[in-house]
Amino acid sequence: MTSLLIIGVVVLLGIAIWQLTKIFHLTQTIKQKPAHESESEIASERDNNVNGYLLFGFLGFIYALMIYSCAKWGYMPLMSDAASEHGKDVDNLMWISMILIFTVQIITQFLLHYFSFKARGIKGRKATFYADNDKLEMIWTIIPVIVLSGLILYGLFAWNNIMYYDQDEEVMYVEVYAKQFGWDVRYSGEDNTLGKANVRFIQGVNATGADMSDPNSHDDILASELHLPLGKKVVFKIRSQDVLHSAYFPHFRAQMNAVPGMVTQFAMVPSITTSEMRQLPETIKKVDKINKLRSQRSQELIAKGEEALTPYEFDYILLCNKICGRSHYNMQMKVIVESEQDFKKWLGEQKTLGQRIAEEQAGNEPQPAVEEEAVSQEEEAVSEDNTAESEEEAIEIENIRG
Ligand SMILES: [Cu+2]
Repeated sequence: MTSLLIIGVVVLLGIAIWQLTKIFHLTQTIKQKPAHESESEIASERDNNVNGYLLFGFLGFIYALMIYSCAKWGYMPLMSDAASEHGKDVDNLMWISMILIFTVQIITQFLLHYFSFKARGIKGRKATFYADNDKLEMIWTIIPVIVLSGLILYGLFAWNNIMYYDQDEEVMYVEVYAKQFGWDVRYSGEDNTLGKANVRFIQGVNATGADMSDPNSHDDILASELHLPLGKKVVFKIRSQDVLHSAYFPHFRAQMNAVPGMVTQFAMVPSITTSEMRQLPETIKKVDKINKLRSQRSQELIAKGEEALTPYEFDYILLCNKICGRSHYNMQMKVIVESEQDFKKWLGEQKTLGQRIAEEQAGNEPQPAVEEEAVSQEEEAVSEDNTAESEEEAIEIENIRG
């Protein structure tokens, strides 16, 4: 990196010296010769034409680059198949913005280059004095105002749709608790009310610090996987134990910061179950691609006498989207969307926080609050590139990241 910088500096210095000598040469020419003799320094008709056509060439280059980029990287997996009701609004907003940006830039780039060409220097042609044009200014002010207002209003509408819910609406409250480096979830239990919580109450199985003097805390349920019922509005109450994190649900088009010392929230309705999502052609394609890579890697591992990787299966995921420390990349949780019936069955099998604390106090071996060792297949798939296999590798990765 340092040597690259040094080379850059040397090259720039060289260009600067070259330009300086050119300017010096130019001043000498002007000083020594009368105006009509220094004609060679003035752009000729041919020079102007060449520069005009070069501009057009550059326009073609920009367009070609754009088409190439769209063909090569234009696959946008996060702009279709949103798994939440509001997700369609987010995707629409994204599509409208992208189409608008594309159209406007194609037209303005053309005009910019065309007029530069049209107004190139031609012998005997004089520039017109043109101070202002009210009509033109009105047009280029009013059109963007209308378009941008439309976009902003639509965006605000979508935002309110996501952020606010009716107090009378039947919703389910779930707490999402972030910490370095993992997530915990707490369901509000039968009373659908989350007990109060504070970081000071974190002890043993009570991983999110529920205040057990609050009667609402006793039926709360802690889990290491986020199960959500299909078609039901879930209100997430998001907290952080230590630093800023961000709860990011890419498939549901949702993200909200987890801020220490305060509770943030958002609401969403999951609209596609995990098993339905696994059947979608796009998902099947993506999974096949990952499994192809995994089987290649497995062959390498087997050759080294190590264990092969298990095949990947699609699962929704909750990620942290704020660089929050060394193992930020590994901060993820499996999300399962299932029918209301299956969800109730699963929830019914979980022990309440009250029961678990009682068991813990009685000296029984309770289930750990967070099974951090239980790495799901999705986690493996995502963190595969990042997971260091040895200490040396970990140091290597650390060095690469600087
Ligand atoms: Cu984080």
